[in-house]
Amino acid sequence: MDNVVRSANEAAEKIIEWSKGHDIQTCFDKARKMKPCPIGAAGACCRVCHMGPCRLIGSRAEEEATGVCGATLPTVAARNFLRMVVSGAAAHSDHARDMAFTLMAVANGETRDFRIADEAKLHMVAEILEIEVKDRPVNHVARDVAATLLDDFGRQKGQINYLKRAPQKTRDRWKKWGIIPRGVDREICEAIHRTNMGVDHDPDNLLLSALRVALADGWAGSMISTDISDVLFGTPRPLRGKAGFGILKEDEVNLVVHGHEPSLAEMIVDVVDDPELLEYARSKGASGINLGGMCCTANEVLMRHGIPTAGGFTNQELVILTGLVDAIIVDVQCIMPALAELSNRFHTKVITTSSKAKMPGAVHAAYDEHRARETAMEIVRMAIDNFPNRKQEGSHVSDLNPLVAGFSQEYIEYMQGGRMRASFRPLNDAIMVGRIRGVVGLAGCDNPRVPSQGLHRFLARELIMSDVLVVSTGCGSHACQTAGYMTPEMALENAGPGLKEVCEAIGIPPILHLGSCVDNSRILTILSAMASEGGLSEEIGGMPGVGIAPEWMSEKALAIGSYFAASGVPVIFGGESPVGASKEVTRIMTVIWFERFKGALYFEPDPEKILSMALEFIDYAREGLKLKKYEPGKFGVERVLMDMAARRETTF
Ligand code: SF4
Ligand code: MSK
Repeated sequence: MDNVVRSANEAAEKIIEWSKGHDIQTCFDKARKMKPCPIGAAGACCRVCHMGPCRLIGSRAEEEATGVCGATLPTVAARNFLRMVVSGAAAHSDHARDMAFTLMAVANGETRDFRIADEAKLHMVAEILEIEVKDRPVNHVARDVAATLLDDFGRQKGQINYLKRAPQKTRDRWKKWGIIPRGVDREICEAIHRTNMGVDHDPDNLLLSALRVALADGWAGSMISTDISDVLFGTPRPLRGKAGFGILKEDEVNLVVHGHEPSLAEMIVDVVDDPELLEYARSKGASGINLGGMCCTANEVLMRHGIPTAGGFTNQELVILTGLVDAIIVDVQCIMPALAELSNRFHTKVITTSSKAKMPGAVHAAYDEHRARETAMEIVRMAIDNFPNRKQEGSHVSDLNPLVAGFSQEYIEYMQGGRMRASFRPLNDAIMVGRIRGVVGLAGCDNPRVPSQGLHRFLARELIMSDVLVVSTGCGSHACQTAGYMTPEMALENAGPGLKEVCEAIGIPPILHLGSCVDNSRILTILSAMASEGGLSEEIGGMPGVGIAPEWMSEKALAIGSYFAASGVPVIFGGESPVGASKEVTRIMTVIWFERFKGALYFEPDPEKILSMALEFIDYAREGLKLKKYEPGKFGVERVLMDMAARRETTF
């Protein structure tokens, strides 16, 4: 047994240790055995045609290395990067398309299983889309909203609707550099065309295409998905929850929902309390039905219903190893195919639900929004039927951490002024006087190639200690939740003096949970609102804000990072650059993008350096805005934030 720490999550580490004694391999073992190909890892391998694959290596200078066709290393690396961004953008956007179809089905009365949960949000979206709401039935408005948002996918000319939510100066930059996205599908199709053999060979042009397709993801795909989820299932507001393997119950049927699209998971949340199903569970010897979440589906059902989470990406195999999961229900994205094989060692049923994402060895229960409740009932019954098959084998490790989750833009505005005075003024003021040094979006996956979740936790702790407000999404949230960091008490014990005061005054944690991967779009609209509030930058670029994805693994993370960079946010990824072989591509993504957009992409494996880079970017932006120099514990004069007593007098 080696002494290498595989996960910073102690409970996860115990399960990994347990697996060793039971001859079970997980991603942690495989990550150590599977050494990445250094040529592919640095973006120097081209395999887009059958004259290759061409490996652009050797002793020659970068500008001399070419493939059989003459493609240079910068061309190959830029093309590889663009392909990764396209794949990530397609994933979020296809998710959004399904959400729009669900909204349309609800509006047309084709499904009775879902309803409009948040009419105010529907009206807000309709107003942005310039759809008439006055005196119109809600389903008519919903139909127009769904149809207009679906237009964003197939539009050939013009621009996607939500671009108007960005500050004018940010949009001007996009126009100047020709990266205004027209329609999501068009950008994805064109970008893939450019990477076909013999098309676009200019690295700068290829990378501008990456930004364009990424903007289509951030300001259409992801944003559409976030908005429709809020409309159909409710706009999140903070609630208490729990995180850890201890959410699983020894005496109840345990179901875990894992993946990304929230529709079926919402329906399962609805049916697990069904008296008929509860009776059925009792007839099989269980004392109840227990639902937990994993990865981004967990974020969705946690922030709207307080469904507890078993953790992020690297916990998915480990949850099966507890021996307590009767069914794990998966849809699309970030689902390890290893689950099916692993489940054979236990009694767990892996149930796939999307026609786009099947898995040999899993059971398939096709989800269709027109018969959502029926599918959900069928799946819960399968889990109940499996409960008597539960064996004693399993790690049975449990841990449980309290958390507060579910901060939407709407709630963040409300918490700063109640319903009548909701705004970003207090937050902007707190940043201006140096009470809050800046804001970091700590996002992205957790990764078995580093002590998993450890980089998120290290950065979260250090940032809040430096008075940086952290907003968190995706599996980064789970890393903080399973450490107990997302509680108001965390601010009292670990935040710097200014941030602590702010958190105490409002009663919030220093790390705000904003939701799933697609909910990174909430950060875009929050930054836009901060820009229009005044006192900081008039555009997203130049704000004292940074994005960090320290343990990223998915191509979606590159799409997210690219839309933040194009929108004006410096983004730091952990690990080595996937296109680090090309100095020219690296220069374009850092120096050139920063000059053009005030945002850029950096790759840095050392977490200490990531931290110092983030703080330097924040302080550089403060200096550029001529704000008071940040000094811990020394603040200027600012408006008084709304305190708890005043807030109790208002309603959300
Ligand atoms: Fe090689 Fe050029 Fe074909 Fe790429 S496109 S595999 S560099 S010949
Ligand atoms: S689930 S993309 S591992 S954040 Fe959204 Fe987590 Fe990364 Fe998937």
